[in-house]
Amino acid sequence: MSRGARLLAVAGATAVAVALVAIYVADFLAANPTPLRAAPAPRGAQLTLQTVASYGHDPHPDWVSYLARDGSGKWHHTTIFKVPAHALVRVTVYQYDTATGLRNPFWSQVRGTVGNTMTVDGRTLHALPPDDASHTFAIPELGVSVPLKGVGDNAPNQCSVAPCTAAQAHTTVTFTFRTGNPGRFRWQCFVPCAASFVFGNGGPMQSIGWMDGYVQVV
Ligand SMILES: [Cu+2]
Repeated sequence: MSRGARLLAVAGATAVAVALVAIYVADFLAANPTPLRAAPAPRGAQLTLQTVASYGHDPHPDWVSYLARDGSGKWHHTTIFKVPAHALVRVTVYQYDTATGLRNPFWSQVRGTVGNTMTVDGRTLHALPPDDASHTFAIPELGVSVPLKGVGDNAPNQCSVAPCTAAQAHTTVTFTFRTGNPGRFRWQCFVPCAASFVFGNGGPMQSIGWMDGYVQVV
C-alpha cells in the first residue's frame, strides 16, 4: 500500500470512530426520559417509586429498573424527579426485586435521611445486612443513601413485568430527606444489579431512566 493510501485509510477509520463516539454521546444526552413531578404533601412532596427485576417492555425487557408514580396513580418509566426546594421529600419505594448484595458494606447504612433512618415494612431501621440489599437509592451530593431490602428468592408471586402491583411480592421502604437550594442532583443505585453485564455494572446501571437519574430541586 502506498503512503498516500495508508494515510487515507487511517483518516477514514478515524472519521468513522469519531462519528460513532458522537452518535453515542448524542444518544446518551437525548435519551433522557420525561421528568415526573413529585405529588404535593404537607411541608413538601411525596415521591413514590418501584423497582422491578425486569422492565418487561421494549427497548430492554430484561433490564432491571426503577419506575415512578404520578399523583393520579399512574406509573411512568422515568428516573428524573422534580421536588420542591427547602422542603421535606417523603419517599416510598415498593421493592419488587430480589437481593443482589452490596460490594461495599458502607452502603448498607441509611444516611442523609431525617433521623438517618428508614422504615422497612413498618419497622424503623438504621442499616440493612449488606447481603439483603436489592438496590440503593442514593443522591451523593445531598448525602442521601438508602439500601433497599430485596424480596426473598423463594417468595411466591414475584413480578417480572412493570408496573408491578400491590398483590405481588414486595417490600415497602419509606424515608424522608430534606432539600435545600434549587439544583440538579444526580442519583443512582450502588448495587451491581445489572444481571449479565460485566461485574453487574453495565446496561441499566449506567443508563438514565433505569438505575440512575436526576433529582431536580425546583
Ligand atoms: Cu440497582
